[in-house]
Amino acid sequence: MPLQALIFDVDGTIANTERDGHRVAFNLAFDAAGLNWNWSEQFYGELLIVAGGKERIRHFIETYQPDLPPGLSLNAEDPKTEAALKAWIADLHRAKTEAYCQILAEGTIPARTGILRLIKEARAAGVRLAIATTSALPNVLALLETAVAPGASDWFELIAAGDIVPHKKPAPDIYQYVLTQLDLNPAHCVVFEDSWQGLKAATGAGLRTIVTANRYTQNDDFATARLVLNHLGDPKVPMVVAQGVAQGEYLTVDWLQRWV
Ligand code: XBP
Ligand code: MG
Repeated sequence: MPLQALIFDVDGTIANTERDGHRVAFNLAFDAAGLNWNWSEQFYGELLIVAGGKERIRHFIETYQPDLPPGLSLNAEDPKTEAALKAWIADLHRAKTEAYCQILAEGTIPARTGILRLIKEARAAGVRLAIATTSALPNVLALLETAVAPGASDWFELIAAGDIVPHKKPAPDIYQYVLTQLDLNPAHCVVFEDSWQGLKAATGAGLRTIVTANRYTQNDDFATARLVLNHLGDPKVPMVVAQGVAQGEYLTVDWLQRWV
């Protein structure tokens, strides 16, 4: 059965973007909006239960009831109040996206071990590449260009990002969208994810998933993953297999072709 495509999640999988990228950008946007909100490293780990930046801000407001600017309140029953809050969250999130892209432009967030090597191998072998992420499209483009390689965003046949589907991960929508758009057979694809939400989304779309966990996700439930690794590995930087079976010191497209 030939390997048709590799589908990558972005945040936490291509690079560890959450703690020093997204979190910092949220705090910068809060500051610029005159809010006294500040998300610590540890607290942000709790907020990561909700995927999607706008959804995460709303979850924070609903769960922790922080001070809101005058004229805004939480009342989903009243359409006017709800529309005003939604528009304000969208503006705040736009400012966060700008701050995040500026952070990435500083070039301090690298791709995770093995990412660039595996993507290059896939290109050389004619294996198709796609992205399925909850994050906003400008963030993905900026990360690919700064952390992976200049021009890397053109290496992906499809970048499915953000609000392109109605329901974000853990719903399977974003993976179903990729499968439909690229006319892929899920049995011939491999997904790379880092979190339980991403794993649930991918397996919900019938996709075989490899998890490369990170500090924020290392205690997630990955029971349905076919393989769990600390990272993809590179020559002289061996991967550690936490669940499943993989040969060699690092994951190769050759091996994935035999595996699928
Ligand atoms: C991770 C997310 C994103 C980022 C923030 O996405 O949940 O929401 O935390 O990005 P994934 P935005 O792992 O699917 O790549 O603020 O642009 O949503
Ligand atoms: Mg992720």
